[in-house]
Amino acid sequence: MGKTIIISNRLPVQLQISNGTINAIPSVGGLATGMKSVHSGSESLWIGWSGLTDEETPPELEDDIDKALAKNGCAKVKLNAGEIDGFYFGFSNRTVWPLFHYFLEYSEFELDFWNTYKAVNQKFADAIIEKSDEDDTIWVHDYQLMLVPQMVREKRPDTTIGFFLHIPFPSYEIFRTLPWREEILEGLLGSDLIGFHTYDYERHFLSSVRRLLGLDVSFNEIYLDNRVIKVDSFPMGIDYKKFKDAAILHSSKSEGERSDLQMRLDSHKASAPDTKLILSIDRLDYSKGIAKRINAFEYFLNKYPEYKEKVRLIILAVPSRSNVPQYQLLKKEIDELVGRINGELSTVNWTPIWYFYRSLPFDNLIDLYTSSDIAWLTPLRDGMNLVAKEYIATRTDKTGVLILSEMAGSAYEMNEALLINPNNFEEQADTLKRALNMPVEEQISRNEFLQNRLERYNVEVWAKEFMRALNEKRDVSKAFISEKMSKDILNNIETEYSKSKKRLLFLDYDGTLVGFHKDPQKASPDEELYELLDELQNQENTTLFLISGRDKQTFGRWFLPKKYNMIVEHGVWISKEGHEFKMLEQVKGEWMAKIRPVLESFVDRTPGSFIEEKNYSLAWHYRNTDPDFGEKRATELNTVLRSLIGNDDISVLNGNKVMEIKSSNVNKGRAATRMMSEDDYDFVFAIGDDWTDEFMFQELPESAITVKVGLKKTHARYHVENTRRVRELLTRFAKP
Ligand code: GDG
Repeated sequence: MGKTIIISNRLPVQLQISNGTINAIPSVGGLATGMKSVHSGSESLWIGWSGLTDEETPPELEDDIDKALAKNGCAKVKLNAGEIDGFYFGFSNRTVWPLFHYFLEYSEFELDFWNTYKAVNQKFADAIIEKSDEDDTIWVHDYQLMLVPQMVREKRPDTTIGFFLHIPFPSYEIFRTLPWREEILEGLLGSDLIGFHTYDYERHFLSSVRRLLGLDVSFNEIYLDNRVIKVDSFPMGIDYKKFKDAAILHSSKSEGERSDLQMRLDSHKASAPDTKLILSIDRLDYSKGIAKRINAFEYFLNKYPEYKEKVRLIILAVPSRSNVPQYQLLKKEIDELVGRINGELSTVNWTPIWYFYRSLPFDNLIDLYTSSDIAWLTPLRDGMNLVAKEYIATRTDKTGVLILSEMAGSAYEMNEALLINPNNFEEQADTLKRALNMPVEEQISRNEFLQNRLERYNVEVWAKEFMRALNEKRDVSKAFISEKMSKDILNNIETEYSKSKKRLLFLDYDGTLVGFHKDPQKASPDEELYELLDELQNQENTTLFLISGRDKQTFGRWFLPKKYNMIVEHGVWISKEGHEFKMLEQVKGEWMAKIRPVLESFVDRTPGSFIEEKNYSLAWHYRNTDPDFGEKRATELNTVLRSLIGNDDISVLNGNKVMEIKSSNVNKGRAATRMMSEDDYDFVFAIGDDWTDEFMFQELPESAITVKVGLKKTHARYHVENTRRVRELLTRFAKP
């Protein structure tokens, strides 16, 4: 197995230049820690931007920088100030970030940003290609690099690529507004595995893939050409032990060892022992709902004035993306809000809000977590929110109350917290009151559950789980019963073919010999196909059958003049050597009059669907409907039909975007085995793409060569990727 390559916008080290020398200091963030199990030793490399633009990098230090990074298992992508502006501050943080957090009105659709984003993603992809081998495993992180998977895939078709999105994936209704939505989806689909924090983000993504790209999605798998892409949720954890140990150490510190901040917190507690501390920590970002939280706090103090002088809100807002205008406006808004509320409500002994606009050292973070009675986190949208988890991890005596927004990904795993809607001030005020009065036993019992879960599913487990799922995907064909038609297999089949004395070929039509068309009547055979079939038909000792669910009129028009053998309507009719169609099976059709009105009502209620009427079957096609809606209706129709039919004479076949109702004693498998028994064939071959072909694959003897088109579960022995491959395969038979 090869190396593991991790790619993120920023490297997990900080470069410091002092007196002409370079130092690379490892970061202590959650991601860097979590990846330790994945990023260690010589078997891994982390690629990203160093944090210094080309303009900030003294040319004479380039080599030293590379060496310092290499010592930490890192390699840099060089970016200039213009690229950082367009790619990072522009498209990433002024287009994608607001859109994916449902701030549609903040999202700027600028062509220049998009072009720079593409160019920079290409730079990352090029760096990966330069520094990796085919058998390496690549893990791409986050919204800044969504085009990278496909860019790498183009050059490295067989490499294993995973992608994890750290922010929400919005609902289709939001995502569809992005002018470059298809390109973004296609970029992500270069991956083998795409991970999200929650099932909701996963479901939103799948819905966009189906609706915007029209791809087949089955459960959490996407079928694209010759690949299956798996989508799953992996809720990110924290380095639980680090926070817990830090809190234990913190509580054992003597007075002299305590930080200035801790001494201030202690003296506050001593002077007002019945005053409670409420804490919030976030990057200063509009998605975190800081301004609303301050407003809600004012609302709480007005609704329950008895808590004035009894509570204090500590806000730690960490400076972030201050080059982006929205963030500058937000900073101003928060400064003014805090100023106004403190001005209006403060007393000689009490300031309602302590506001820190800065980044604090880790130890101070622990001071805050361990000293606060309540953590109050109210993001309007948040991919996960790790602060919520960190607060719980530091509560070594298990006391403390977490109030958490339902809009944070972490809310899905933290049911024992008090979950609130950040837009509902009434609920927030009442929940604050409830938290302030929560009995210690209740606090302990809630936190016990939370702590156990967080300790188990920590960030290391998260990273390992993702890598495990990615490595499982490495061998795609394992997921299928059939084997990919490799060059060697194809050579062997061709040899068998040419050695055999009597051959029988069953070729399905739609989805096998030709691709699908919105209007089935338009999927007529092309010249190349006629030539290919002519050559097979004219070969000595070869009996060719086109075998299809199509009606006999259409096939008669297309193929009767060519004298190809045909079995149509799944086995009801047969035509040999240009003779008129004869019935192969005796079937009854009285049931059709009863079922037709049911299908008609489904057509009326499902725009884009239509009925195809054959002599002895009815088919309801839903290829042109909204994919989600079409699937729902198909499930509904299935239930209705099953309750109506109730006997074994009629069966319902679920094909590729079509449901067909027909007599049970007719299917392609039965027809094919009947044809087989008519002579002594020593080479039997069947190929098809959909469910109705499975009857052939199942009923033909094991010696038959059965081939599925596409990557779906099947009883066939082999699979090929698409109709182009089918034609290549048949050409090998036609021109040995
Ligand atoms: C994105 C997604 C998702 C904060 N202030 C200080 C400080 N921090 C640390 C916290 C925590 C981290 O920063 C913040 O993580 P969050 O998860 O809360 O939020 P984002 O930065 O927005 O992260 C988010 C995350 O990616 C992971 O996938 O959860 O939804 O938006 O670890 O402790 N650390 C120090 N000083 C501070 O002042 N040392």
